[in-house]
Amino acid sequence: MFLACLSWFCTSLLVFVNGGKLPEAEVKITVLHKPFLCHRKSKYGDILLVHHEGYLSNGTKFHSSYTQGDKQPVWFTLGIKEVIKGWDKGLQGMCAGEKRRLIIPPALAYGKEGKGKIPPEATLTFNIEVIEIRNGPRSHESFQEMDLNDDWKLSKQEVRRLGQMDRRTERVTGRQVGPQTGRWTDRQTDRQTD
Ligand SMILES: *[C@@H]1O[C@H](CO)[C@@H](O)[C@H](O)[C@H]1NC(C)=O
Ligand SMILES: [Ca+2]
Repeated sequence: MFLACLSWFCTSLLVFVNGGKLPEAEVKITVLHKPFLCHRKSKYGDILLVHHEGYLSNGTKFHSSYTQGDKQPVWFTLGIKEVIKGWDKGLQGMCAGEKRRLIIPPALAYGKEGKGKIPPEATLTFNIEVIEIRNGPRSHESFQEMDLNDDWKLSKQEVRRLGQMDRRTERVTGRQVGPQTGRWTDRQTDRQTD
């Protein structure tokens, strides 16, 4: 709450100083834990396994992978809009075992409309723990080639058709992750149509 108010205050101040020009939306990143050993850092195109919990600015927890659903961490591909923009921006350069807190403005989360439990124009706070980092499709181009219907997701059929991917990606496309751009609340439906 305090942080939310503070950032609101700073934004107002900036608007005042700039004469009304809004600053570009940014993710505020706090490193909560950094492991002693770090073999590689997450980058665009990597597949990340994460645990996460999300809070509204009034302190309400709207999701936790630790306690909800199957209580398993989730896989997603970084930097391809599979998740909200705030995650794509805020989870770069992380080590396996690292924990971060991300404070994400609505423009990089669910915007004017909100989604499910998330009201319109909500600034969200996530605590995210990276469990594992793996190589994704080798390049942006190969991903685009495989994504035949351009929806930024690889379906099992797309993966099978090109036959280039290993099991890791199959795993990624075979389940649903946390705050997906459009489909968070439709997990069951997604699973059936996948
Ligand atoms: C926090 O905000 C959400 C969404 O606006 C609302 O549903 C919830 O009741 C609020 N919780 C508290 C403790 O104010
Ligand atoms: Ca596709």
